[in-house]
Amino acid sequence: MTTTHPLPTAAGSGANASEAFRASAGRVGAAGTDTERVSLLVSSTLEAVHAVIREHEVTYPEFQAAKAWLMALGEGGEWPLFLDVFVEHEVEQVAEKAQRGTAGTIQGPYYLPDQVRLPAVATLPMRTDEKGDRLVFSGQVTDLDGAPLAGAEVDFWQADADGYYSGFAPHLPDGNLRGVITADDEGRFAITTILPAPYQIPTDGPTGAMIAAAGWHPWRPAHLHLMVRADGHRQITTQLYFSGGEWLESDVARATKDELVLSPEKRDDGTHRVAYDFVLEPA
Ligand code: MBD
Ligand code: FE
Repeated sequence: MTTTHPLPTAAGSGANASEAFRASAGRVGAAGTDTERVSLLVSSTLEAVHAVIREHEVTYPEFQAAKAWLMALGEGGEWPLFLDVFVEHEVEQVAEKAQRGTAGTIQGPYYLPDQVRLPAVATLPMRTDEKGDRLVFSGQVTDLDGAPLAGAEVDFWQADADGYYSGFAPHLPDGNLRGVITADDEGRFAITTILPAPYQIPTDGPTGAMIAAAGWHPWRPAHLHLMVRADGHRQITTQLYFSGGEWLESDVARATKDELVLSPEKRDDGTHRVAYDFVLEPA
């Protein structure tokens, strides 16, 4: 099959993440408006900025360049992209200290709720000519004692073999490579999908411009995104990576963890297979 659409562009991806974030506002709960806490966090943030200016003797041209860039970041709708790549990992590591069970990691900007519901053994929605090696990802969801969590949900999303996410890159059909799998009575599931490609921060937006200006690389290693939830248990949001994958040791979003790296086995039929079990703590 041939494709007729122009070369995919990532340009819209970062901006579209603003839309998705607005639609999700409130999903993690209110931050509170305690005056003392607001004063503490805002003044500490400003002091950290002031310290950088003093330490590095920031000049007027640099200050104005930073202002122009921050304005472009907002106008380009890339605040969610920028914050999820460069800041979310620290918030996640703070949250992690109080958590047991399977390790979480950052959610990133490309989650969409309310995707197609699928049975325990299912293939993710994909194009008939979807590129990429087939991956069968299976596992079991249990509690901390190893008891199966019947009917647990695995809310799954990933990039395609070109590194693009449906709902954010306009050339992809809605819902592509997204789905909510309901595990069986033993908490088991098996999802057929494709191996995603590494993800490149859009180079044509302000976040990409900053990365290029700083001489950094814009890559995340290939990864699968999941939320795993079951009644009475704390939902986990995590990602799974692939051993030996490019950028695994230098994720621009600093969101990799050793225990989240998969080692799929390649079968004679060309499919890659791997199992990963999830452990949820009580809510
Ligand atoms: C992604 O795909 C992602 O997972 C994160 C965390 C940030 C930007 C793009
Ligand atoms: Fe991602």
